[in-house]
Amino acid sequence: MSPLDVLSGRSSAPSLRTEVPGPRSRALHERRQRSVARGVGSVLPIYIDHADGPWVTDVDGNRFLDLGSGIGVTTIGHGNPAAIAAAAAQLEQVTHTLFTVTPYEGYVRLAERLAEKTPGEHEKRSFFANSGAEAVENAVKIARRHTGRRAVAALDHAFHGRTNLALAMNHKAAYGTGFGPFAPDVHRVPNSYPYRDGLTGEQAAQRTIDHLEQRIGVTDLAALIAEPIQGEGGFVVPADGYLPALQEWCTRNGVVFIADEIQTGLGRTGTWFASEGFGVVPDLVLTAKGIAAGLPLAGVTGRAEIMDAADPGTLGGTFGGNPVSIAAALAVFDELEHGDFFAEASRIGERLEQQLNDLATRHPLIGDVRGRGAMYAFELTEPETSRPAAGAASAIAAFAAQEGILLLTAGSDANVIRFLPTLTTTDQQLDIAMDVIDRALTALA
Ligand code: PLZ
Repeated sequence: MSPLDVLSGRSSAPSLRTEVPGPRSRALHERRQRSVARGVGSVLPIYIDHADGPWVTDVDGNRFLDLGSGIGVTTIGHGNPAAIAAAAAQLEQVTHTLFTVTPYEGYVRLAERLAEKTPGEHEKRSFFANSGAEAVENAVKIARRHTGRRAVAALDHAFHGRTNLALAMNHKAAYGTGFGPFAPDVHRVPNSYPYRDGLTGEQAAQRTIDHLEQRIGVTDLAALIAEPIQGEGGFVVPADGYLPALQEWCTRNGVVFIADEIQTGLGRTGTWFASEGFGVVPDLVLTAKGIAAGLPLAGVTGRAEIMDAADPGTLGGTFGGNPVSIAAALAVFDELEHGDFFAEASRIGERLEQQLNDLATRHPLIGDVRGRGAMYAFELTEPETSRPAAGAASAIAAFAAQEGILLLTAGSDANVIRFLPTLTTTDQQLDIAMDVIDRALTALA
């Protein structure tokens, strides 16, 4: 690293000027208690001042390597110049009209681009909303309208958001404690979790299908929703063949197969959508998070005959498909199409796989290493019992924060460390993070 690199912010190392959190962050945190609702947590209460590439810098001047990207949002890097320029130009041109009042071209263009890039050659339609949870809600709404059926199935360890319907779909009860009553006719069925169930894709799919047929009944089932790799659930990668078997069963039985690609989509796993990597062509594909480089936007894209079941005037929302977010999204599509981002995601995946497997040989607390592209994780389990090592993941994340590395945890048992780095993260930066994690694991043992 040359002095020039260091000065220009290209240095690979985090730099800490104060303790973490520093005095300014602590003061803001104290102020926050008197104005921000208690129900809003913050994983690490360092208050961010600015961000660039894989870096976030807090109000105390501490610069952290961000390996979470705001939970998988700034995939193409914080402050991507093309996305910012497109959003800034749009902001000046027109900020809002509401597509359902007076439409604009960007909305149509983004629908066209999603039709091109989501799996499958069939005719497609899209609809835009503000958040992932809204995309989930609307997909269910559309699937019910199309099928005329009432029930919806989600998988064990699923996470689909924080609105009322999504709360009914999530695996973890804690997201919804005290917030009920919840929507009826939402069912959860077993997933494929190779590290825990030891089943092949075919066996796991049969188990899921048995539940669907016996406990819900095919004629009442409108949709099955699945994250191709489960995000909040702990980066659970299904066994080969699992998702194609479910898709095939859904097609055969007139059930809408919805892929929640909110965390996995848009280049994260080294392809446009993770579904491609598993050989599935979902009926509906949900997008959000990384689609607009940090601006709020979500999409539902899918088979024309399913999407168009919803009558005119039944899909909408004031801010859905906001022109500024759409402009940023179109820039994201251009960046992914013309840049090296897919290759970078694959490079990051290979590096993480190799580094984490190496750590696993030396640290028996690491029970499993899994992921695809720039979506990798390790699961921490007690070496003797293989039971979730409670507290280990948060201890590692806390240790890393003290070294200037932002790590996210995941998993229904909160025993997973997940990596969602920006695709601008270098191998050298990953090496620095691995060294910190290595020391954290040694300290734990
Ligand atoms: N589906 C697969 O990962 C959001 C949750 C953050 P929204 N995951 C981050 C939090 O603490 O709530 C997510 C997801 C998948 C749906 C959602 C929901 O997307 O944009 O947060 O509503």
